[in-house]
Amino acid sequence: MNPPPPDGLTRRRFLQTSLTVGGLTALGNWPMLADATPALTLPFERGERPLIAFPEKRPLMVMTTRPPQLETPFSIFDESIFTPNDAFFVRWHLANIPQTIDTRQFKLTIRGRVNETLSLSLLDLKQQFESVEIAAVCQCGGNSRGFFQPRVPGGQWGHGAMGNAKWTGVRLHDLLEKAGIAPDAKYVRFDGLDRPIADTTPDFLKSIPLHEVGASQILVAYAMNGEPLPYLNGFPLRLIVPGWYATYWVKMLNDIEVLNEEDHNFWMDTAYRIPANACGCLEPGQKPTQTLPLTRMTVRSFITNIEDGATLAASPRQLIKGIAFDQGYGIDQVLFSADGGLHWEATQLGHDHGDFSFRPWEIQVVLQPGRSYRFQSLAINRIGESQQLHPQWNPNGYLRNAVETVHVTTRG
Ligand SMILES: Nc1nc2c(c(=O)[nH]1)N[C@H]1C(S)=C(S)[C@@H](COP(=O)(O)O)O[C@H]1N2
Ligand SMILES: [Mo]
Repeated sequence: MNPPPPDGLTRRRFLQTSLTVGGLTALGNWPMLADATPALTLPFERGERPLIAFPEKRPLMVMTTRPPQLETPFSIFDESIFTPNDAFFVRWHLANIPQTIDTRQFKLTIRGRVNETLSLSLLDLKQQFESVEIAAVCQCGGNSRGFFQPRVPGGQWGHGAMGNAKWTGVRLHDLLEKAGIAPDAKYVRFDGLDRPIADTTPDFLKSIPLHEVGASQILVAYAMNGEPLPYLNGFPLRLIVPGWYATYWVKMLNDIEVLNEEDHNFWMDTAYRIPANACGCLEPGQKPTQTLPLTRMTVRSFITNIEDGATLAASPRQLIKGIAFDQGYGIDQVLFSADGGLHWEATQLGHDHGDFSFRPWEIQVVLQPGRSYRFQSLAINRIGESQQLHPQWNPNGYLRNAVETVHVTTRG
């Protein structure tokens, strides 16, 4: 599909006139690697990532440029509980992303097994439907894949393929209700404006069973942290599926199709699958005989204010802080260990921004001089699910929720 012709209200013009983006006004003009580009190194093999600023983004860790795959440097998660839009990670599968979007001509279509096909402008969405806001974590299924041992194929992300934002938009449920769902409807399929470059790559489509939609808080969002979505995070509309991995959070969403059968497209049947057992895990090196689609996120927590390998001064009151999240039951408690999991202490939870948000936590600990410590955090959600003490393995590197270790030494 060709992008619509630009006119006075295009996003491109918006970028040119309203934002300082260093002259990078079209998505086709992505920055290239220069020799002197600064870099960060993730703590695993081939973990070096150049830091480059893409349009509307501060310098982020580049995994690939076409399609853009940009990781949030982990220190950002210590600065605020909501990830700033210009620091939010970016992941696209297909390199043919429209360079301009005409917001006056843009339409979201709702079609298929419905009573009435809808074609809604951005204004229609804002005027005809109730606006809802939700704080929710968007996490790639492959977040932390680079830490898998033995290593697995796929993007070698550190822990920065996630972010937390306040999303504003309309309920998917309200849109479907307006269109009227046919009695034989079973799945809802989502498509965005991005397209493959080669015909052999299937278009990126994701589907959700209809029965998941009713009670859910799935949104079609037009704003992120109170601003229009950044282009690379799916301007002008994206799906928000609170608690589910980001693969379902279809960006540049322009087409919703109600199906009367299960969706067997590549991105449902072949990609993003996990072993069909309770842990979604296997003995390293094995292949699953049966698989299920990856859906909901596991419980995780991180220490954000101290880096692995840090040297600290001895202290009677060292503050340790971090974040925790799960699939939407909410975090019940986060435990902290300074000795690699031999002893655990309760931490103090911070402000609750909702069940799908990052939840802050902190604790003060005594640090003796000349010692080495292994700091760990362990989150437990409100239905008693906790992180794994040891990493579990699966061939696509999904679902990581092991307790992570931050090694610290104190000066003597
Ligand atoms: N249209 C479209 N939407 C998409 C994708 C894509 O390739 N195309 N990738 C999905 C995946 S796998 C992830 S991890 C998230 C990334 O969202 P972000 O770039 O806003 O961080 O977008 C999801 N939505
Ligand atoms: Mo992803």
